[in-house]
Amino acid sequence: MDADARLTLAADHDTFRDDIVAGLSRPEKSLPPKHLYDDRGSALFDQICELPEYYPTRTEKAILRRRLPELRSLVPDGSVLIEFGSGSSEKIRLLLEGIEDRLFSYVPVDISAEYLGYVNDELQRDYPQLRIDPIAADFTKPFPLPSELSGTRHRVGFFPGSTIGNFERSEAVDMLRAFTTELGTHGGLIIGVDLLKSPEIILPAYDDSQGVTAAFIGNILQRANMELDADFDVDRFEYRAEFVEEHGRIDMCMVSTANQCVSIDDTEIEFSEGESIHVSSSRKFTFDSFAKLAAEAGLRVDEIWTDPEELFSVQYLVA
Ligand code: AVI
Repeated sequence: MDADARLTLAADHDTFRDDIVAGLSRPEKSLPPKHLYDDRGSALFDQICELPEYYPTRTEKAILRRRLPELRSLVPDGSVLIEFGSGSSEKIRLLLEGIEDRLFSYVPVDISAEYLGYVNDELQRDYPQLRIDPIAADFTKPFPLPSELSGTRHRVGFFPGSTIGNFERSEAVDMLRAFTTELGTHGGLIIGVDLLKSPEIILPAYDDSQGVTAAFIGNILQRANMELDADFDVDRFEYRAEFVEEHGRIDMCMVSTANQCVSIDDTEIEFSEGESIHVSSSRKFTFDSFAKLAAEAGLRVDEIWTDPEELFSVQYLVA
């Protein structure tokens, strides 16, 4: 591990402890979902994406595959493609199949320098002609782009997976605004947006029969035990997913099954039986509700592509 990666991890450890203690000290206990994605969490999320109940990944991939010629037409020669929160960069491969020759550079942006290094190596092996300029940054806020990647170059953003739905509305608006700053007034954003539909389809996607989602959400407690010397008795918490119809949102929580006390470093946290820790939410959108959100960030929906059942959409936003 190089010095930069060690620094990132050290900073992450402090943030994790502060966030856990602050979140569990609130009257309505909550934990920030960004801490779900340690190595084990990321592996569990990859498993979620393969589950029969979890429709978003396969549906989005099918849309991207089918719409490749139209997506290509959005990317003029010499463009810079910026992927916000690139993660394992799996979906970018689909896009690259159709647009690689049009790109001046592919810019994956991710908070984890370690992950970026790995993705860079893998992608470069498979696309030896592609110029890759990884940036380790918090993509939810504006970050500096090297001048040769900005200036007059056309910039297209990519934000797949409907990750936008994991943010509070105001956070989502701020984040889209930050993307606009990176893309410039002539750029555009290709974004995955999960659509509001029957709870009978949504709920199982977040409460699967194999319990992978339960393990993914519960992993945050195990992570606290391992990294912060906390003593969560994970058998005395259970996973609960709830669809909040009026907000078109799935809430994912860990619920205490007993009155209990947990210590984290030198902080003691009391839980009563039935008390829940909110860990993550996943918002689903109508075409209209998403267009309104985008408009608040100064963006207009230019194109919408969807699957025949209208489970998921890929949209193109312009300033
Ligand atoms: C990353 N994100 C888009 C996932 C979602 O569908 O909201 C996170 C997730 N959490 C549990 N299952 C999936």
